[in-house]
Amino acid sequence: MAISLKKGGTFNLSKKEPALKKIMVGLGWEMKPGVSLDLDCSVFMLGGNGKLPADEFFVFYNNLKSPDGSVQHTGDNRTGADEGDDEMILANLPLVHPNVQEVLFIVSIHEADIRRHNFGMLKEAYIRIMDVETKREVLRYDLDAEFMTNTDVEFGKLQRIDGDWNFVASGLGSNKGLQGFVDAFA
Ligand SMILES: [Ca+2]
Ligand SMILES: [Ca+2]
Repeated sequence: MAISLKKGGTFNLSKKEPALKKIMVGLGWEMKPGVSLDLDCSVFMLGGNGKLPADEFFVFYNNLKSPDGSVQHTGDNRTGADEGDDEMILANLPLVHPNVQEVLFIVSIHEADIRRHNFGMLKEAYIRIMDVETKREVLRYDLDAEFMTNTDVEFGKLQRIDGDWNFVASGLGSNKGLQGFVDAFA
């Protein structure tokens, strides 16, 4: 059974799932009737100084693969119309560049400021981590009503601590847009 993490909770992936190497991070969302939101899942791979080692370590709909080949975005989904995971990120943990200390997972709403969209327009949204090899879900995190007035959220991050990968369910909502994150980490 998957572990459901509460906001702020930490999970030591390396210790609890020692065989875990390839993970799939899936984002799924459903809209309330009459609205159409485009959610985007993005990844910031940061060095010890909290910055991108190079621009290409920002993986999103216009840069689908990190330079070390460890993180891959499977492509933009603009409607969330299907069941299950609407956007997916694949990460091969042993391939993550040794200089990368944190891997941040961000969900943002495309052009939220222009279209006046926020998470309150969603019926439901979740993020989950799956073991690619066993197809087993190891973690699930439900993005719920607490982000109602937000347009973006840092839902979680992988942190390298003493060689172990820890997953932190950050759950930090904001309204800075994807560009706001780029400005902070570039
Ligand atoms: Ca999208
Ligand atoms: Ca969906």
